[in-house]
Amino acid sequence: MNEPNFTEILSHFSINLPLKPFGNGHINTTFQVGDPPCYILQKINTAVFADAEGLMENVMAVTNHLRRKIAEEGGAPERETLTYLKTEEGSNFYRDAEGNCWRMYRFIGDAHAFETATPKLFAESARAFGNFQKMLADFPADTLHETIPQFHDTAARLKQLRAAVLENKSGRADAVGAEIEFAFARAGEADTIVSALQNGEIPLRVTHNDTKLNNVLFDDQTDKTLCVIDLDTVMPGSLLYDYGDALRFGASTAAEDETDLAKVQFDLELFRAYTDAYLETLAGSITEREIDLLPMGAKLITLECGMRFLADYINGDVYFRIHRENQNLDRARTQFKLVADMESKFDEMKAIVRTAKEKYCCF
Ligand code: ADP
Ligand code: GN1
Ligand code: MG
Repeated sequence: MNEPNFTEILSHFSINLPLKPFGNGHINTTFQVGDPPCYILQKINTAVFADAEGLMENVMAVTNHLRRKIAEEGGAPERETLTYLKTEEGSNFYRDAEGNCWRMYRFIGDAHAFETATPKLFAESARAFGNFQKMLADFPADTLHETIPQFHDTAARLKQLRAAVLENKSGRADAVGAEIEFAFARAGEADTIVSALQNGEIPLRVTHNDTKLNNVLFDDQTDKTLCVIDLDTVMPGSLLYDYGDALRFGASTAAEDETDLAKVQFDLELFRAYTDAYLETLAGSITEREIDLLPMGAKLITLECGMRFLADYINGDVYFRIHRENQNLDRARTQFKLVADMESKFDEMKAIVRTAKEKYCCF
């Protein structure tokens, strides 16, 4: 691939500033524009998001909706949600001669994200995601494009793992039998959330679908949460996956790609902090059945994420960006270690949810 012509790309957004690589995401390629940064330029990963138009229509509509809500509540929309720029031609992104899709949004200054949390910060992030959920409660879900079909569907992800194992494109499947077996041993519960959605036991909502701690910006001055970012996967789904994904990442005692599994545990103090703040924020809008399924949400999204990393390792690392050999396998192993740890602590997790439910919710 030729080096992108950045001067030309930026000129379509009427910007002429220096730029350099930024961030550590697994999917898109990110640059900061300006030094100090004024904007973020991203090349959309079109292998993952084939429908760049649909994706950008989603984020534009969602951020417009959030902007209105934040203003109504007396907030500062330019700092509390993302602001995407249109191109000079009036499009939501610029497609270059090679077919790459580039989008631009404003950098939010004097703010930072965390990779690890204290219980206090983690509770703050739970309030941010809870409020995000509430602000999108009246967003018309049927206008959203399903940019990645069955994005959070644990049973479908298990099928994809099975297909990867059968194809064994990289020849790596034979060496990861124990990991494959770990996933298939849990096939019986994989469809718990999707079947609860299908039979109307729990509501379909507009959800974020990538609620990692580092997808919340905190204000440098106050350490209060400012803005939920990384809106590419906002789609109709279950709140249980949003809740669970936050815990999968934030309540782990180690990094997602830690190689020493002895360091990887599921921290119940962090679980309690998040759960308590989440239920306090969503009391009155979360249903009783959703609350009862919260521990299962944490377990299933962690299993699902592990299966996705494992399938990608077997497919030859074609989806999640890697920076070293075996990184996707290491990522899969941390997720499965967390699942096993959650299983051993499941009664305590249920008790923590029950206590928070009794404190904030009445049915
Ligand atoms: P990725 O898909 O790579 O995770 P994100 O949109 O989450 O992409 O951005 C990666 C990191 O960049 C975030 O964790 C945050 O620290 C920073 N960041 C992203 N958007 C902004 C913004 N608008 N203003 C300031 N920092 C940002
Ligand atoms: C990807 O963009 P990023 O790095 O936040 C992935 C998520 C995974 C996450 C695991 C579109 O998110 O689903 O949970 O990696 N995003 C997509 O860290 O697949
Ligand atoms: Mg992110």
